[in-house]
Amino acid sequence: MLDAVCIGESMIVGSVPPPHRLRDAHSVSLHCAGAESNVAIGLAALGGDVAWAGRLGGDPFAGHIIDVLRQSGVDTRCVEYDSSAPTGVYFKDPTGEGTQVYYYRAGSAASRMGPGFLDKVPAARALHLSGITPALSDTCAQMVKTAVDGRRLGTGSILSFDVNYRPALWSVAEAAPVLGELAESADLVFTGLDEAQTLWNTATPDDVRELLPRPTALVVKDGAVGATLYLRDQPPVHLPTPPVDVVEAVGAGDAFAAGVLHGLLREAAPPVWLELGHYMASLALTSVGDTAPAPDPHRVEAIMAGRTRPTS
Ligand code: KDG
Repeated sequence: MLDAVCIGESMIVGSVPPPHRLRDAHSVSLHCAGAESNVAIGLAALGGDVAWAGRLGGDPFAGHIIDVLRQSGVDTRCVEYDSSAPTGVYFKDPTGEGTQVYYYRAGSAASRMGPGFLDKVPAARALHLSGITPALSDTCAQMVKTAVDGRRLGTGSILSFDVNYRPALWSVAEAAPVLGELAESADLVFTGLDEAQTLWNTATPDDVRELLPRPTALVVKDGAVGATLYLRDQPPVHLPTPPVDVVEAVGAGDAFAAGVLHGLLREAAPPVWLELGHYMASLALTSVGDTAPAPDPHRVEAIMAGRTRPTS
């Protein structure tokens, strides 16, 4: 059985290297993007047996994405193509204080996915979804709900869910109840402290846990400060973020999720999940694309074996 299946929309992203701005750029570099395929690429880079499931258009961007996924070792057996719709595209504009994104994805092939798409998704030990997909269209929202309900009915896999609130796609009023319910239905949940604040008015990681008591594992990420992992009936584990010279931050959360999910699937100790997450995120933070460069296998091995943390 596969380790994981990640379902969502893959896109092409056009990036300019900071400090350049889109307005002045004469060229952009094209990369494969999309939160769930970023997670799949991260898991594959860590040695996981992982598939990405989604729908691409009938354009050369689809070919670009498929090539990247295959070269990254991601299983693409359940990718669908829709020749009558485009692959989603977006651009990143580094503002100096962060990254502004511009989406060109309305009516994309992925936005036309619906519950029927799930029929071709193979079983896996983990199913990874994100809060971006329900914002794409009503049919995508139904697909996510069906996937979550199906799992509730006992397909047995771990449901991993990254809240990933994208304000350009929907309002807080629309997103907050939907994302809250999906998070409460998942086993492993990722949220940024800032997005939880925006969505649910929570001030601290403990507040987020109080709001989302059900997931077996909840990870609250606080950017450059650190990440806190809440496991049921155990004291929280906090791991500070290692210092990194950030080039561009989009995609770091997906790399982090891949590290944590890999640690969980390999039954490593919980602090290892966070450490691997931070390591993968640090690689993505130093890249202009949304996916991380390949991790150093020796470093991964040392983290997994617990050799990189001081023992107390
Ligand atoms: O997490 C990174 C993603 O945000 C990026 O790759 C594009 O999926 C994307 C989105 O919807 O913003």
